Amino acid sequence: MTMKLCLLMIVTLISIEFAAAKGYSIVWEKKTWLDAYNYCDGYNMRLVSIESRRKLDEVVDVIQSNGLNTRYIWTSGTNLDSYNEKYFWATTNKEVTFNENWANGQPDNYGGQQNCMILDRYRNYQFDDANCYINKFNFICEEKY
Ligand SMILES: [Ca+2]
Repeated sequence: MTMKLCLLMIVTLISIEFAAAKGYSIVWEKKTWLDAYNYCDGYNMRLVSIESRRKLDEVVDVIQSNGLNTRYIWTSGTNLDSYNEKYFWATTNKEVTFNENWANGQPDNYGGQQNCMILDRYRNYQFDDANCYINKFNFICEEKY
């Protein structure tokens, strides 16, 4: 094998590794839900959706391996503009079906002002609803595809 071919293979392997590690980007700034949504959009990414247990495990891994240690983290889940008050993922318009992950007693729409969905790190990354306009939390953007 020539040196050139060998180098090419190494470079290819490194880029595959890098591609596999991509997919999510933690944003360390705390923002309101809408600002978080728009921030990801501005980078041609999406505010993270947690459609399944498998996806949750993936996201928790990103959170833990990067040492994000704030209690609450936004997801794209919301029931703003929902005709039946059901939660949907704003980035894909798909209804939330992973409802077994809501924390006990949630969503409670506390004070009638909670319409956006967070992960609660203190409650094993279960869902809670929070105030979209007032609360500011860290968040994760994900690649669109
Ligand atoms: Ca709540």
